Amino acid sequence: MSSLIQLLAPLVLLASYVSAHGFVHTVAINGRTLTGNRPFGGQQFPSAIRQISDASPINGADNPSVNCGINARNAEQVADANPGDTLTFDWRGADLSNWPHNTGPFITYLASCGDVPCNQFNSANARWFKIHQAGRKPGSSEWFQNDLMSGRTFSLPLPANVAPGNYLLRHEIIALHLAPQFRGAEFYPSCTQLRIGGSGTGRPQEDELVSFPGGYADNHPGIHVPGVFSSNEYTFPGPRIARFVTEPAAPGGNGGNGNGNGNGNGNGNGNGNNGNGKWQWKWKHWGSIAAHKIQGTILQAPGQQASLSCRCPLALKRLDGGRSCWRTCQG
Ligand SMILES: [Cu+2]
Repeated sequence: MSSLIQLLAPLVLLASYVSAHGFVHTVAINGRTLTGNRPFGGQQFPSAIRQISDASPINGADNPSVNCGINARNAEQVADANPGDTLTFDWRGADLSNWPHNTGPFITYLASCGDVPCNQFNSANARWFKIHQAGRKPGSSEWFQNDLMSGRTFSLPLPANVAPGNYLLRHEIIALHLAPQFRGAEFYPSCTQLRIGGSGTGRPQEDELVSFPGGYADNHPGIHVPGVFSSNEYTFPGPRIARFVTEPAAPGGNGGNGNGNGNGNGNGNGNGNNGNGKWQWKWKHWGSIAAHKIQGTILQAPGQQASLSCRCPLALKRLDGGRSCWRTCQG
């Protein structure tokens, strides 16, 4: 009997270890699905998602694994994408069960791989800029992360005006269920190798770039969060979202830019188009992702208010059920 227990004990430990925590199983780019290799997996197939060796949490903002995950290795493939494409992440437990946690943000970065395709790029040298962050659902204490526990995915747009080139995409969950303890936050980063096409002009500024590790500190209020279960306030860690993603360019310039609608819910995507003296806003807006996803284009003279009523000036129909979404377009 005791020998049986001795035999079983490690198996039980192993089972809970394997099913806990997780990784990005697939990334879809406008619905085209890239599948990643599982951690621990024996068999390997070509992918654009860097494989990690272990789906366990990473603790400590100074841990080298916060870069692209534990022992992340360069993937073989590079996936094509275009500005404004929708990226959809399917997070799973290591055994492909549903993602097990519900507390903490999704934060997403890009880093230029320069002239080399990203399958040859050492991510330790990456200088990352933030393109997106999402915490709790508007007016709710529920985090978007909670959707994953029922098998749903998380989507965000690539910036509408990002300049073409080789980019590493770093998408992470910071799981905060243990974040009331110092260094209790769990980092789950995942890196995907992209080649972005198009003719965008948006690039980050120097003060928007960070390294990982380096971009976060364990004492940041978004990482050590004593009140995570008692307050809905949340301060995202890391740099600001790159200005070219959040601030529209002036008309007359060459290509415009995005308008992120602040609170983690609206994923605005603006695009100034100046040929005819009007703004062209291409916009997307996700509410609770699955329930509510709209997309459209607004043509509007500079200086006009698009946000108050969020009415589309042309014959476009609104599909978002009355949520106000845009601010003044600067002329
Ligand atoms: Cu976990």
